[in-house]
Amino acid sequence: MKLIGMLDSPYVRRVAISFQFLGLKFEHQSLSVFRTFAEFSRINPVVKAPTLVCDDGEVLMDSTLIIEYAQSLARPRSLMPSAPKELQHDLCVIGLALAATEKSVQVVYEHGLRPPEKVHAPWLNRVTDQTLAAFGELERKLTTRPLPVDRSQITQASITVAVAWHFSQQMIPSAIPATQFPRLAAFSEASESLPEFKAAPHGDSTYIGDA
Ligand SMILES: N[C@@H](CCC(=O)N[C@@H](CS)C(=O)NCC(=O)O)C(=O)O
Repeated sequence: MKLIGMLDSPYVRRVAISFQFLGLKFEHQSLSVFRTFAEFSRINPVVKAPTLVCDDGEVLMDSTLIIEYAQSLARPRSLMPSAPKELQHDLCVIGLALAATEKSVQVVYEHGLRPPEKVHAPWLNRVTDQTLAAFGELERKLTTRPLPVDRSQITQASITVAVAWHFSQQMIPSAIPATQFPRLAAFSEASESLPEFKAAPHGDSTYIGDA
């Protein structure tokens, strides 16, 4: 199977890192949804990253759906807890991390895709505040219940939080000051040192081979 999309996308990155922790082999093609729109559209006419081309040619999109498919391939290996109480907590954490990611991306798009005179300040303030709120909730959760960063215990919640935080610090650090989120910053540093994260670094490189 082939993962399409750039690793500067937090959604592509969470998929690439999850595949590795699930022990799945995959190819990666680092196509931009902006700079290589036409080439991307020949693979997926909707031009969404991540896109996954399955071995039989069927095309999936949306990181959460792709990870759900990956989980079924990897069974019995799983990055999600099975007990309802733990699952509830991890889904809460993943929801916050995905909201932080979505709102960070909206901040990036507002600056990057509009001419400066067309940036809509009320919307920018709203999505920035929503990003801060989501990371604030995650920081509070980490205080009472740290996320596993050990390779043998890592979960989808850990991966999604680590990727969300790293993206914000690569793209909009002045809007999301690390000093206000010391636990997230420390957790991210530990996560980014793992081989699976290093093999899929934020940016324009291509994932090659096993971690
Ligand atoms: N909910 C989706 C969001 C994916 C997404 O918005 N990806 C961005 C790249 S970071 C994209 O495809 N942008 C181009 C567009 O939306 O037209 C997921 O989890 O995969």
